[in-house]
Amino acid sequence: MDGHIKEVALNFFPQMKKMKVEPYGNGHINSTFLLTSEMQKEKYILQKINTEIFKDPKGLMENIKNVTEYLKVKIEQNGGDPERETLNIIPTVEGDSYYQDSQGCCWRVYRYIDRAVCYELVEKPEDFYESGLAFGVFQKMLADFPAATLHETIPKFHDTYSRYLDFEEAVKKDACGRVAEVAEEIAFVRERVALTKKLGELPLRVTHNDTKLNNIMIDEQTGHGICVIDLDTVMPGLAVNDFGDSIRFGANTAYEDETDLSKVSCSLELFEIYTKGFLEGLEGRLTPKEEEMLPTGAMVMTFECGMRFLADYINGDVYFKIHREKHNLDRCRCQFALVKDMEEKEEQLNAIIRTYSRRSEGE
Ligand code: ADP
Ligand code: GN1
Ligand code: MG
Repeated sequence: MDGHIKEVALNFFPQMKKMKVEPYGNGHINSTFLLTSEMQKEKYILQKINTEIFKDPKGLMENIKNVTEYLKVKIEQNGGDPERETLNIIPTVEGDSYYQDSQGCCWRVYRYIDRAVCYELVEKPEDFYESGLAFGVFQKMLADFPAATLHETIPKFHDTYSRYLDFEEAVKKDACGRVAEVAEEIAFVRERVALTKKLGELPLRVTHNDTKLNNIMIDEQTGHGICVIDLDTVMPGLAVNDFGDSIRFGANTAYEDETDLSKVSCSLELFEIYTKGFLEGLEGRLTPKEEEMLPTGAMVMTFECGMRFLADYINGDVYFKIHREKHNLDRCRCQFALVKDMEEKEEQLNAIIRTYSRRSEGE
C-alpha cells in the first residue's frame, strides 16, 4: 500500500522523490494520510475519497472547488488568509482536482493547515464557542452562493424520515443476524418515529451538513476557529441541522463512542456557548422559527446519527470505519443516551435559545 500511495503522490508532485506517508486524523469516511516531503519538509493532506459513499467524485470535487474559490474571495475581502482559512486543493500534474488510479480509486491533495488542531472532545469551552462562530460565519459567507450549482453528493443526506426507512429495511434484512441483540435500541427508535418529522418546513440554505468538532481547525496560537474542513457534504440543507450536529458531538460530555453511558450528557454550558458563537457568526440571518427549532435540530441530529450507527451495525459495519468490535453499536448507544438527556433538558435548552434569540433581535 505504501508504495502505491507514493506512486499516487507522484501524480501531484512529480519532483518529490522522497516522502513520508502516514495515516492521519479520525474521520469515519475517507482514508486520510499526512504526506511530508523529506527534502523541503512540506506537508500535505492526501485523501482517498470513499467512492462507495460518494458515488460521483467528479461532482464532489467540482462542489469543493467552487465553494472554496467562492470562500477565498470572501476571506480576502474580510482581510483573512485564503491559504489558511479554507481548504486549498492541490491539482494533479494534469491540472485536475483529483487523480483516479489504475484501480479506479480517487485521490485528492489539500494544503496542510499547519499550527492548528482538531479536537475529539471539547477541552476548553472557548474552543467550542470558536467552532460555533466559525460554522456560523461559514454559513453566512455561503448565504448567496448559487445553491443550484451544487451536486447532491449524498442524496437525502439529512432526510431523517428516509434514514428511518433505511433503518427499518436493515432490520427487515437482518443481514448479519444482529437484530435479536439490539431489540432495546430498535424499540428506542420506534418509540420516537415522530422525531423524524418534527422539524417541519424550514428554509433551505447552503449548509455544511457535517459540523462536528473534528471538522474544524483551531489555531494553536490565537485559539480562533481558523478553517472549516471536510467539505464533502456542502449542499442545500437546514441551518438547524448544522447547529444540531455540532451539539451532538461537541456538547456531549463524553466521546462519541463512550461505553460508560453515565458519562454521557448534554452540557448546558457548552450548549449555551455554542449557541452564542453560532448566532453571532450568522449575524441575525436565521428566522425566528429556525431559532426556535435549534434544540429540536440537536435532538433530531443526535437521533438520526444514532439510528445510522445502529443501521450500520445491523448491516455489518459497511459504512462508518470501525476500530473495534461493536464500535457502531457503542456509538449508537451513546447517541441514544444523549437523546434521552436532551429530552429531559428540553425546557432548559429552549430557555437558552430564547435568551440568545432576544439578543439577536437587539432587545
Ligand atoms: P473524513 O471525511 O473521513 O472525516 P476529513 O476531511 O474530515 O475526513 O479529514 C480527517 C481528518 O484529517 C480531520 O479531522 C483533520 O484532523 C485532518 N485534516 C483534514 N484536512 C486537513 C487539512 N487540510 N489540514 C490539516 N488537517 C486536515
Ligand atoms: C461522518 O466524515 P466524518 O467522520 O466527519 C459522517 C457524518 C456523521 C459522522 C458521525 C459523509 O463524518 O454524517 O455524523 O461521521 N459523514 C458522512 O461521527 O456520512
Ligand atoms: Mg471529517
